[in-house]
Amino acid sequence: MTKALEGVKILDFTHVQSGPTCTQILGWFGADVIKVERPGVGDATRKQLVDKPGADSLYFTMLNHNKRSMELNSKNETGKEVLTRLIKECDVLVENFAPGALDRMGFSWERVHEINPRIIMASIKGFGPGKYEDCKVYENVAQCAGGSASTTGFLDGPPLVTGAQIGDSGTGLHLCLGIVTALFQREKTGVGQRVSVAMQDSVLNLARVKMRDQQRLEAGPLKEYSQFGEGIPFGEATPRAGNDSGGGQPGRILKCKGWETDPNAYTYFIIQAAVWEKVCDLIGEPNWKTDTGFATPPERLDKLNQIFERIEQWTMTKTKFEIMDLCNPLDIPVGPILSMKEIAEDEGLYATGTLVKVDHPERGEYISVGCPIKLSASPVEVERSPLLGEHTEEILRDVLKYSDEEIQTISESGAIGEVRKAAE
Ligand code: CAO
Repeated sequence: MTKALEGVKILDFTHVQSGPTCTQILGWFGADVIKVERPGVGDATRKQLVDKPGADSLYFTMLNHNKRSMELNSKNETGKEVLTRLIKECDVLVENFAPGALDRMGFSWERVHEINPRIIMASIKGFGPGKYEDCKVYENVAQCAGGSASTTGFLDGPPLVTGAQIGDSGTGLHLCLGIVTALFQREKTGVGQRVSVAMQDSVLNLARVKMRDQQRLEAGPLKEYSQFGEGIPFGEATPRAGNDSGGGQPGRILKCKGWETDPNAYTYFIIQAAVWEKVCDLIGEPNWKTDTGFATPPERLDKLNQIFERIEQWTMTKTKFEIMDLCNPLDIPVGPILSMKEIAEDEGLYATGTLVKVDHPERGEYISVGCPIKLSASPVEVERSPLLGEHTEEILRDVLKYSDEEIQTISESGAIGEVRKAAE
């Protein structure tokens, strides 16, 4: 079966996390992703958070599936010629260098567009144009600048960053959508365009509901926030809402059986109006269905702590999975707090390809997260990440059509570093 993006060539000039997550998805959808890396060094993540000395790290391998690796010094004159030929051959150039780095290399958007008017050039930077545009930015900086950290955590605690990498992987996803949209437009116009995504903007987009609440504050307190029922006044900005649910339905994280020893023996529990009566019956408080002060959602707002404490007395008698089994048939929305260990052991996720086991010549088998987007006519086969420079010669010969003598000259110029053999 052909893949959705088969025939699309990507010049992958990305590194660390944000850019690589984008090109990995393009690779999963069938694009030929050519990762261009600095000779002898490569993407810095290859050697970061190393668990097996000498082998590419999981940080690298889990972000660079379905790619080919080419070593190329883009600051060397011959290297620039090779890069120019790659730009002519490719449909998309993706990069997430520090602001200005590509210009300093001599490959501004104007130059790239001149070399290949059909190419799409897609960039991730920390900030969009403005006072911070020259800053280098990492995940947590983006989470803070995009409004996520100020709205995450508990009211009486400091701002918090989240475990989900919304700054890096979130921005990679946004960029990916920009690229396929630009490819779609190119089908009609025949010309490429520039696609830019700032990490601050991506985080803000994901924190959109908190900007909604910022404006609602002008009309009065945010009644669905626990602090309203607790009588704590609101300040000028959207506050941290603990584990309140963002959609306006009261929800909390509650202890389950075993919480004393298991840090993840918790469940999320939502008490939306439609299931209130079922919740009352389930926890053994049938009178709350009709009692004054409990019967309607507005009446319950100042009693949420009391109500959730009572529900917690019940959840503490059950495991988080028993709670799922009891509540789901009643349409009471609950969610077990799953540890990464529990997720890694979930056979169902392997059956759907959301988790995959990948073999790697340096590290052996490891678990990776597969493609979360499922296309019925473009199945994903997760391939291991390339070793540094594993495909340099292959790309020079097959994609760029250099002859043996030319490859020899390029090699002698120092543009591709030491020629490496492909792994078995
Ligand atoms: N050949 C020759 N030189 C190369 C090269 C190659 N194949 N690949 C990269 N380089 C050079 C760059 O041109 C740059 O040189 P100059 O400083 O002379 O311009 C140099 O390597 C370093 O690149 P960099 O500044 O992008 O890398 P860094 O480690 O200093 O910064 C990062 C990393 C991520 C902070 C920065 O790239 C950045 O802000 N990127 C945009 C935002 C982003 O994606 N952040 C997410 C990172 S994941 O948390």
